[in-house]
Amino acid sequence: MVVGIGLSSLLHGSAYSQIPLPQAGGETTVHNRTSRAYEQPAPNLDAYWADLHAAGDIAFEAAFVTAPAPVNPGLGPLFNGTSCAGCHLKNGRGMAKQGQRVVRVSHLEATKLDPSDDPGVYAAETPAPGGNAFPVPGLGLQVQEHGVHGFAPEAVVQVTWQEQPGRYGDGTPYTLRSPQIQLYRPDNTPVGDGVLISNRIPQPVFGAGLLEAIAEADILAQADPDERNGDGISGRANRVWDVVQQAPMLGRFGWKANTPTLLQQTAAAYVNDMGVTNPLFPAADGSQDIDQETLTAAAVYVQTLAVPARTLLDDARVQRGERLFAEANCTACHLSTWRTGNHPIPALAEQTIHPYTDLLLHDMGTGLADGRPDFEASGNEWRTPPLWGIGLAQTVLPYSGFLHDGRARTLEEAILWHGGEAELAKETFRTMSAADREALIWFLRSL
Ligand code: HEC
Ligand code: HEC
Ligand SMILES: [Ca+2]
Ligand SMILES: [Ca+2]
Ligand SMILES: [Ca+2]
Repeated sequence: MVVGIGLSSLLHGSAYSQIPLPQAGGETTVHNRTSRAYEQPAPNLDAYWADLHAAGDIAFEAAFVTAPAPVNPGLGPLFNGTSCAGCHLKNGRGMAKQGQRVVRVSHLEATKLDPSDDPGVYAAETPAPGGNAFPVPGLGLQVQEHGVHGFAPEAVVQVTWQEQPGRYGDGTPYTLRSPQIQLYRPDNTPVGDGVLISNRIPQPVFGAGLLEAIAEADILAQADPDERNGDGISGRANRVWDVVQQAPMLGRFGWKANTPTLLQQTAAAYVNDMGVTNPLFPAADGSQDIDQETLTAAAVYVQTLAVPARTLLDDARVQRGERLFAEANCTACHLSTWRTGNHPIPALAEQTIHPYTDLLLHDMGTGLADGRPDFEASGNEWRTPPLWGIGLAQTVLPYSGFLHDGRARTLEEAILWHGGEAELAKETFRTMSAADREALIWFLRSL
């Protein structure tokens, strides 16, 4: 087997070790760069999990309607969207608009609530132990912008876009835009000062199972809360309430890592986003619109989606862009490589993956701040989002936006909004030559 030994030492030799592999999601990777790239089942599922994935696919697509009805009853009475797939379009991000965005609200301190005039406060919206977000009378912790027949939406969300000009180091001008949110009660009175507001777009859902399979200790080992290594970048873990464990757990999901598991993320989406009560979040009288089987299937669906393979690996611009990405220290937060640990779903365990996230919270400066704390996350902090598959975002959904509220229309704008701990990385990008900026963007497009 001389050939075999020769080939393997060539592949693993120093000359080739710098070349990144396309297997972004380990054995869950698919070679698909079409608009359907985020919708593929992981190719390494066994028959049992493939069946559950297929059942979950149906649950994820299912549009709920007002009860009583023969299929999928239980929508509302208050809701934002009617199906998972209606917000996470083709499993990718959604738009910053009514029916897709989620506007979270809170007070910093507890306010006396009158439950009789506050039907919008679901079980998942009541303050969790250790939480620092308190419900707003009439709104709870999340604004449902729709009601079934006979129920008024909790509020009308008015968005105005504010533009601000800037310039690259070489003088080339650009314009950034950010949304200003005003909430109006059903009687048209503006929701008063002192209500903290966070406006969030739906995130891509593929690959989330792999992020759930990373060992907690490995994530905590990346945190540098006291900034000991002096690179200006800290990285803190969120600790959030786990409703199954009835204990605080590491937060991993959502723009502020405010949810510990995909099961809880799914159950909270059912009850808060669609008004669909379920085993984790039953109605006050204990009744449930869906059973455990449906809830589990929907969670397994997002856990077992494939990650699209990288592309253009031998393109010189992409290779240069990848070096610039590292040189600008983007990799300090958008950490390229992880090894997953154990997971009940065998296909997710022991995989080498390239999500480009540290799953930690970072102070991103006042430009991106929403001012609304979420468990340990401050009003300035956001979880580093994974960048895998981001090159396909606008193939999957043309005009889809980037960052937590979809304000960035392009990858360039997303980078230019970085501040706080990422100020230096942003400035490195802003002051690059046009060719270098383009190469860095080509690297992002290859993901
Ligand atoms: C009204 C729109 C809407 C609906 C309906 C909806 N989601 Fe979401 N989803 C969002 C938004 C917005 C976020 C980000 C939430 C945050 O940061 O607080 C999100 C976040 C997520 C995440 C976290 C992804 C990550 O990278 O951390 C998952 C997983 C998810 N949703 C799954 C689901 C499932 C499963 C359903 C159906 C049961 C569903 N969603 C229904 C809007 C929606
Ligand atoms: C200090 C940590 C940190 C550094 C350094 C950093 N980022 Fe980010 N990045 C984040 C966080 C946190 C967000 C989410 C911010 C938000 O949504 O408001 C983000 C968002 C993004 C997004 C948008 C992702 C999405 O899903 O919408 C892109 C693209 C991105 N970063 C690229 C880069 C590039 C390129 C660099 C280097 C020039 C860089 N980042 C440096 C933390 C960082
Ligand atoms: Ca219901
Ligand atoms: Ca509410
Ligand atoms: Ca540091």
